[in-house]
Amino acid sequence: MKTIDIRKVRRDFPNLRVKVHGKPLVYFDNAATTFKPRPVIEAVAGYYQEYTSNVHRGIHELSEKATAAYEGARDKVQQFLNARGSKEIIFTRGTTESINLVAYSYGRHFLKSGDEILISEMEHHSNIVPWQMLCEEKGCVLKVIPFNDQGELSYEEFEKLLTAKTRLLSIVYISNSLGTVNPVKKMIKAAHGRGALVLVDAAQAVSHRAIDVQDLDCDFLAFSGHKLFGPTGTGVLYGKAQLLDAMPPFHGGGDMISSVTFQKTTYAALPYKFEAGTPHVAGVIGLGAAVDYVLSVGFNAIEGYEQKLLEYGTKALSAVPGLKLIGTAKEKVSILSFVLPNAHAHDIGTLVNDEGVAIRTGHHCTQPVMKHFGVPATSRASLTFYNTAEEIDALVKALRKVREVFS
Ligand code: 7TS
Repeated sequence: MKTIDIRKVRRDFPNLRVKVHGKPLVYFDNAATTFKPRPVIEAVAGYYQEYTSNVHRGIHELSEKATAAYEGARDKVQQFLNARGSKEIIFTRGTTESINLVAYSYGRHFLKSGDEILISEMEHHSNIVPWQMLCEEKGCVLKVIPFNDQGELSYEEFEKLLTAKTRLLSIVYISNSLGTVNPVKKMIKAAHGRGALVLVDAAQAVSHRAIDVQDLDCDFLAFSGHKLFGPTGTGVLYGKAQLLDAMPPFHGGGDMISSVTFQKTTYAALPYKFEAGTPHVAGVIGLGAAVDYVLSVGFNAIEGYEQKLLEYGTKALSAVPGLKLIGTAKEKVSILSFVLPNAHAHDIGTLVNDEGVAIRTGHHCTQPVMKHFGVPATSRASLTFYNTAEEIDALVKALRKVREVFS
């Protein structure tokens, strides 16, 4: 089995060498965005330095090269997700735009008053608000699957909430504030049994688990390139071809048409129907390089390494007097949210930053999760495969200092 060569991996990420307040940076904000390995930086710079041009539009050398690289990235993502075809891969600005695309194009066209949309209590706001907007406009009803105090979805409640009226289940695969891994495959099967479609928010899952959309049998899946060691402003919507084919375009403009007259415009075939305007060419090429990079590290190695970090981090943080972990699901990834008595998350974040440790503090765009636990905010250390146990020790040391200040 492959393992992580941590020294090599860390050399691949130039940003890890940065110092903060004269101390080696400990970057534990990977759920917000990940650092980029050298091949990604080089792919983006290479496009700008050697073949800047628009795609699908020119027959000149540079445009052909850019188009080949852009479409090559689509093929890489198709293989990465094991989609049936490249036309099922739509490039977007990120998870948020991918979910909005489905809400606008599928939701506004195919859903009607009284139809039910099922989400969970642990969704990121980007998998709540677009559905609320849709419900307000179309008279659909939003239903919410609750979770228990460990941060595990209640499967029993899910089964009760899933009815003949449920038209869409939109569910997060891995929670960004709790780290919980949801049993999405089982849920997709159950939803399909009731005739509902399923969208999977894989924003976090994509960097922690190998994803096979055919095995999951999800109808849509969304992720962001920047959480997969790729450029910001890139994202993917996977959709089953027959669904995407039946859906109207989301944005109108160049590149998404077959022909335009003032009487009637016809649309381009998939995937271009959903990619109006000049796309983020450099970003998508960088995303292709990110996919190659992650696969070269390998998800077997990543999962094994991160689970060890999670075990070590859970023990080390739990040993800090008074610290309470928020999110203790049996199935979880290396995301450690916590609260400390008498210390506001913002102050914790500021004080550990003085020690060179970058964590996230706040509601993490999951206010309903904060409400469930009765806290305004948590501190969150989100770890990935380039982090180490020594870095966890640095966080724990910084937290002990925080405790001294606040006790
Ligand atoms: N869904 C989940 C589960 C997420 O974690 C995020 C971003 C999104 C959707 C939205 O992704 P975007 O790339 O379109 O913004 N999560 C976080 C976070 O945890 N801290 O900053 C952003």
